[in-house]
Amino acid sequence: MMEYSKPINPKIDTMNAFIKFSLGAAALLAVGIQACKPKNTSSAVSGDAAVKAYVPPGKYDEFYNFVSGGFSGQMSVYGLPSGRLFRVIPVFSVDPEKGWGYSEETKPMLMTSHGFVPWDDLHHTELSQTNGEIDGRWVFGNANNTPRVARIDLKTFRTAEIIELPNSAGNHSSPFITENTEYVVAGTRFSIPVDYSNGDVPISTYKQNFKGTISFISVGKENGKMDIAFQLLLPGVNFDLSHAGKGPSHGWFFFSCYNSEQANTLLEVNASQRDKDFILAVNWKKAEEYLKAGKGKKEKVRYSRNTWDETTHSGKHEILEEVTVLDAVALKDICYLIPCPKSPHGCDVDPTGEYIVGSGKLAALIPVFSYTKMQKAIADKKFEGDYEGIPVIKYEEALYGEVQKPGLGPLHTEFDGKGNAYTSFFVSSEIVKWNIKDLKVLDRAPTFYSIGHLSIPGGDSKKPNAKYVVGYNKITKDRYLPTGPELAQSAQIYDISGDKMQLINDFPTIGEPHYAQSVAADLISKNSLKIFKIEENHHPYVAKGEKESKVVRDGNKIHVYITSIRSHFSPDNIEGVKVGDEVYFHVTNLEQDWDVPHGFAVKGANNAELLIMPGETQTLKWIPEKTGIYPIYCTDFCSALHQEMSGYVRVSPKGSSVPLSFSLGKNSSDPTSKENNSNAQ
Ligand code: RUQ
Ligand code: CUA
Repeated sequence: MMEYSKPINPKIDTMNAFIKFSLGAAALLAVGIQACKPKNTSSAVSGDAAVKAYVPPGKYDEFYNFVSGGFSGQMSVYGLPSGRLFRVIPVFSVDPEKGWGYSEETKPMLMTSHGFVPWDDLHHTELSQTNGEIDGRWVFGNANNTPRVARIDLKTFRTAEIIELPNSAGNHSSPFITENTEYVVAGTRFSIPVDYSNGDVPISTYKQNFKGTISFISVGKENGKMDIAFQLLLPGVNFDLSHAGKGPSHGWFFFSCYNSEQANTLLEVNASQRDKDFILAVNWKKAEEYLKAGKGKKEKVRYSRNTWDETTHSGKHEILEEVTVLDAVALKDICYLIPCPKSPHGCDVDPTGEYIVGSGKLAALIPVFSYTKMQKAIADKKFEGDYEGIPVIKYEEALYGEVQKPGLGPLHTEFDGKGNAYTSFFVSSEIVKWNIKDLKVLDRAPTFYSIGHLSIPGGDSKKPNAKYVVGYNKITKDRYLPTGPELAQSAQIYDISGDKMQLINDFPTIGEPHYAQSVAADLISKNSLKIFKIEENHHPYVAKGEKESKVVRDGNKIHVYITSIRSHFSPDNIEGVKVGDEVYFHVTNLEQDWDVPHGFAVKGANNAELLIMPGETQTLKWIPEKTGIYPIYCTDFCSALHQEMSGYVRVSPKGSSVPLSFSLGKNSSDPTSKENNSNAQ
């Protein structure tokens, strides 16, 4: 989130006014004299722009675009360059559309050490890498509120694991990864007293009692399983963003931090006092050595790890009680600070691994640091002193150079792999292209309005695929038809295959987009799962055919083993349920065809629907409170007779003697039919 307020009207922002004026003039010209194309329209949508973004019906996009859902807590998936929305992946927030957080199987996925947390704030997406290149296996997302990291499996586009972070608050500088996905990192946004200390202290004792931590989460090579390998204990500051070194700088990780003033009130003023905050350089290979040498301290904490099992179609929640902490002040040579002007935000490493770009939110220049110079400065001890026990490298000794007058309020930088960098400017609302070697500005394009992150496919990896840059804007204002006080945020796609950026498309986004990443479509689509095999379903309440469907009472719990296939449930008549019973509908979708989910809902349930994929079992819990007849029905239009895909549950008073029975295909209007316990086949 941005720390300063959004402009009341971007049109009166001076820079914007200038840009809009020139754009407006260009647009007028374009309309007025179509025949002779005016110059300088490269940033307006004109000429062949629409063709470049047009993906004809039935044709596929070139890229998948994974976009953070911000305060929606989810991740959305778009196509590039069309901007078509394919899917919203539920991650940290409940999603009634898919039953996420409502079905019994998915509830454990949203458990934390604070209990069930139904929402979060997802800021960054990061695709897994092998050898510094996107490998299409997983995409990670961070939770900024109740600090967590999620891993999404790109075979199924489902959240496969969520791990909570102890000793942390507001996980923002996350989930960035090392070049072989050895680690996903998470730095605390809010320093707080660590969980294993007494946290009941006056807020005014920030300087003495508040600590910052950075977590290194290891990722299982084959199964992706996440574990907190170690945490670094650091002075109390706010960690903001980060990126791993690569190539020669592999083994290092860089984090921007602000509030080195250690203010605990009115941060907008008090955390902007110093001319420079820092980029923290972490030698994680060194940290690994200390860890091996037993220098880590095991601390008692509580945090959750939730994992999804694809064979039981269920999540498992566990509480872990120990974490290994390395004191980054006491243990030398792990951490160094590099001064970085004006409340740094983005911290980006170029594809060669040599250049580290810091973006000061309030700065009017961009410092570019050199990994080689930084190493030399450390070897030669070119320090200006220390900050709370961490050596501070002299600014000039690590600096490669500064991009002068690039724009106002640089936030984030991505790379095209051809020696150029693209930086987003929030205050001046533009993307600026510059050359990394000579630090000269090459091109600028306005954004509508107030861009935050930007993203090039592979733009933070070793191998960018530099066809497009997408800007993610904080403010939409007049771009779309008004929808009351709340407007969607927007993304804008620019073609960057030529020297000049060309705006070709824009589309609204879900929640507030922060970071996003894209990957060539075939890398994902070739592995995409179509169905779950019914014979591999190990759910404890599965019914692998209608013959296995049944209703079983166990005290006041009723387990309904119910199946779905076009276009009926089995059973579809159930009697003998009593008020106050706990009814569990375990719905197995017997379909084995791609794209045939069934839904399931029951009248009056304090719950969402279930949406069950072919071969899967999901469970809806319902406690009926009144006698009567309750329809159940399929919620996802699945066949011409979808409306017929329904049934009835009879609820009798507590203590009633109506026996439990269930049936399919016995018409009760037939006077010869009586209550039965048989499963019609
Ligand atoms: S942020 S707009 Cu939460 Cu990544 Cu920079
Ligand atoms: Cu099944 Cu509609």
